[in-house]
Amino acid sequence: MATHLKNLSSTDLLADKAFKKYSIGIAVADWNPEITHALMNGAVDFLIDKGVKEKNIHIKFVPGSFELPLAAKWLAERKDIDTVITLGCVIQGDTRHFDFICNACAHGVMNVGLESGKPVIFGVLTTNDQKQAEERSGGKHGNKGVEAAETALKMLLVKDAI
Ligand code: RBF
Repeated sequence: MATHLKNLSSTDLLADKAFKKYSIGIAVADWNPEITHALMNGAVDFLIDKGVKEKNIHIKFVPGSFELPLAAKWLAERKDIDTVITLGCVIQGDTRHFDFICNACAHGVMNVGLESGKPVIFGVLTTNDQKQAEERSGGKHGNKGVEAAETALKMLLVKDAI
């Protein structure tokens, strides 16, 4: 498996499942784009590998991670979209912006899931530095975009089973 598809999750609930019926929204923050686009590529490759049709993957870009919850809400409001993946990268700086953006984003994404009843996945890296972000977007710690995509498919199975 290619490095950018590396997944640290130990379970494989997705073997032999057909996912071609699902439509998936992906909201991608354009801040730190070299990281977030690598997360996006990992997620898209994984979804296609699992049978999701390319035409059923709807990608929208927003300026930064703070904007992800609203984009996720707009995507979740679409009747044809079953689940939404949010992808971003917030890197610690010298000021307190990090905490505000991370907290707002995490709570906002969670709320969209609870309010829409659709799985809304938090695929946002919150790292101390650029190196940690690179290691988690196709480096030695895998690609968290892949893991976010896997979580989305797993949650769709859970929803279907309930
Ligand atoms: N957005 C991110 O996705 N990652 C960041 O690391 C990030 N750092 C920021 C640092 C500062 C000082 C500011 C003002 C914004 C930052 N943003 C970052 C953008 C933020 O998510 C949002 O797009 C803007 O605050 C506009 O609402």
